[in-house]
Amino acid sequence: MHVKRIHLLLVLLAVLAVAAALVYADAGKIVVLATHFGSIEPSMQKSADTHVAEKFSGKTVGYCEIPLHDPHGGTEGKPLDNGYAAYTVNVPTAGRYLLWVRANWYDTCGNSFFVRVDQNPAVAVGQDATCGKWHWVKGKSYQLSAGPHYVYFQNREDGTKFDEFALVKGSYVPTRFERETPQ
Ligand SMILES: [Ca+2]
Repeated sequence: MHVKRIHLLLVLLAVLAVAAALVYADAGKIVVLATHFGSIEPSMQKSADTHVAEKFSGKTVGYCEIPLHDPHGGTEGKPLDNGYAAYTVNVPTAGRYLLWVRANWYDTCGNSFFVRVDQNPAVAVGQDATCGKWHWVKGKSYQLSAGPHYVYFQNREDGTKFDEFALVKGSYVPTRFERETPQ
């Protein structure tokens, strides 16, 4: 009986240790779905469409977009409106976080967002040549305290989509669709 109890306690401790390790490992990566915005302003919109985000499981997700304007902007001009989607992200542990966006671009005149974190200056994220394909794009890094932070995706060019973004502490590089972090 006594030995059994000790065994049970050891198993329980092992389970707790694994759970703690998982939570600790996860603490460095915060993933937010694009459709889970706190507020949104046109021409940023939640698309009526969804897409298969994860081929293996067939999981479909929604996305936000600056839809194509007519005519589509053919130069790197000023955005036509102040459309944005705003997010509150709860950061569990303070540190330096790199912002990543999973985006899908129409073309090289529709391949960026302005991203603003808290009161930091807005920066253009994207401008890469991978068009018509969901892929992760690296943004800037930010020193963040534990607690709520604000992330804004603002219109820079039309024909731009994103389905999630991540704040990553450390060297982890997202390559596939990431499960959303419970907030
Ligand atoms: Ca561009």
